[in-house]
Amino acid sequence: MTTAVVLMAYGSPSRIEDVPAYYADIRGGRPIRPELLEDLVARYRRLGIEESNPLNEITEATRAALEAELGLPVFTGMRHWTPRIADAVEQALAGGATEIVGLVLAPHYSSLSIERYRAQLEAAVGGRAELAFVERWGDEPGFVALLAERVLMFQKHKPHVVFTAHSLPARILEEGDPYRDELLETARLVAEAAGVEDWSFSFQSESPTGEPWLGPDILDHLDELAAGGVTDVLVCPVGFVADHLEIRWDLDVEAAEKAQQLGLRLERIELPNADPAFITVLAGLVRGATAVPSRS
Ligand code: FEC
Repeated sequence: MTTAVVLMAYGSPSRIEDVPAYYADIRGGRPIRPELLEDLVARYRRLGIEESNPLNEITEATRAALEAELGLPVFTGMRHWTPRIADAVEQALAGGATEIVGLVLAPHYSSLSIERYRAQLEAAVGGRAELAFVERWGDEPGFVALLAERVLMFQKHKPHVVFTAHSLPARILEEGDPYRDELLETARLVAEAAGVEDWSFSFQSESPTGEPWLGPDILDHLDELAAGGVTDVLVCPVGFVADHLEIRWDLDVEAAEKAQQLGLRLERIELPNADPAFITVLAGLVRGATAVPSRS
């Protein structure tokens, strides 16, 4: 068996001029209101993403470190941008892979998230190799410990910890989707490992699609916390692992501005990005999905 890994991520435009095509891919052919596109372009521009995108460098660093750790070829495949998941599969097969391990850089399962990565991966492989897929990993002890360690770095002011993740349309709950439960379980495990009792959970990054999304949204939640007498907040994103738009804009700009208006001190933990401790977690997930031996 020759194994290769396809490491999947949401994807991000390489340059500012890619934003319209990227957004069109996210919308999957459904119409886009021009003002929403303008707003999205403006967000990338305000973050300095013009000719290159630092997130893609983080993803490449993660890929290279995982490859070195596993001693196996690792190919990056994006759900909404290039290199596509299908490109990664073709590279793996061209290199002689007879088994492909699919791992998504998002810890919690949803039919609107992980299942869509899986569908793209399966369609691309088309039965040409064995497929092992990591479906969820939000309760992975190494991941929980890494987040807990980062939460513990901010205990000086004994902040109220708000765990966050990307919202999704609320209809997923009626469909029995485990997404919210899995997120709450990660939050509970991290709080327990860090010995934090004063915590809550909120969603972020809701899209204006015209239907209700899971809440509370972080901005409303900050209002509630301030009204309840909280003065120090630490945000710990559990559904994201890298510094992308949803972190650098929705938290570092929008939530930070809101906190300032409310007179709240707001800090957030560093995301795992390509931290060696996180690479160890990812390598463990790949090994757990297949028979790849440990190098040490
Ligand atoms: O840094 C970047 O350039 C990309 C950041 C990015 C990440 C991300 C993660 C998730 N999304 C999830 C669900 C949805 C659903 C819609 C949706 C829309 C957008 C838009 C942008 C965007 N998402 Fe995203 N998402 C990122 C970026 N996302 C840009 C479109 C403009 C906007 O709404 O601001 C709604 C689609 C629709 O219109 O029908 C649903 C989920 C995740 C976390 C799991 C994962 O990473 O895959 C769930 C990162």
